[in-house]
Amino acid sequence: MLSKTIQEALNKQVAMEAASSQAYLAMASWAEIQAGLDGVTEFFYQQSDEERMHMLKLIRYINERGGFAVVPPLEQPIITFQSLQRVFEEFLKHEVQVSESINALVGLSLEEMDFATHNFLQWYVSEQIEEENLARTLNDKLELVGDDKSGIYLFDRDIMVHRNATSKGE
Ligand code: OFO
Repeated sequence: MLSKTIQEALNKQVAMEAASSQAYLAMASWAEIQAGLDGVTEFFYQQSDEERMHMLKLIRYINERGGFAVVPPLEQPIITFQSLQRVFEEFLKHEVQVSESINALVGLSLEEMDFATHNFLQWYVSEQIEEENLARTLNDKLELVGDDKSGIYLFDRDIMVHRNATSKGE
């Protein structure tokens, strides 16, 4: 059975994953319509799906451990961006916040001596290493590209190859 403290903290994480899914969906829509970048569009559609899966995994775990998973309300994410660079800066910022939140949860699970939750969270710890790594690599690449149109073309063309190589796509 989950303690009230752990249950609340896990439900906060549910809301955070849901917000990530929404944020990345908005980035996909921006890339598709405002920027016309097919690779980036696909990248964020998949990224958004992944975040929903992260949310679902938490929901199932909370309920399985005798808690009650709370489906959070939807807030509108940022829907428009000044540049492709801004999109990827937001992406990285987001992932860093998620990692911090997961780390805090891991700490809490130890404090509460909830070893099952501690064990469950290890998957998220590894996932965040991959996600942050991917976001940093893409930001570095974009920094090199700058405003160069052919560079952006190549970035867009290769982004999915890069994603599949860096992340397991979970
Ligand atoms: Fe679930 O936060 Fe990104 O991966």
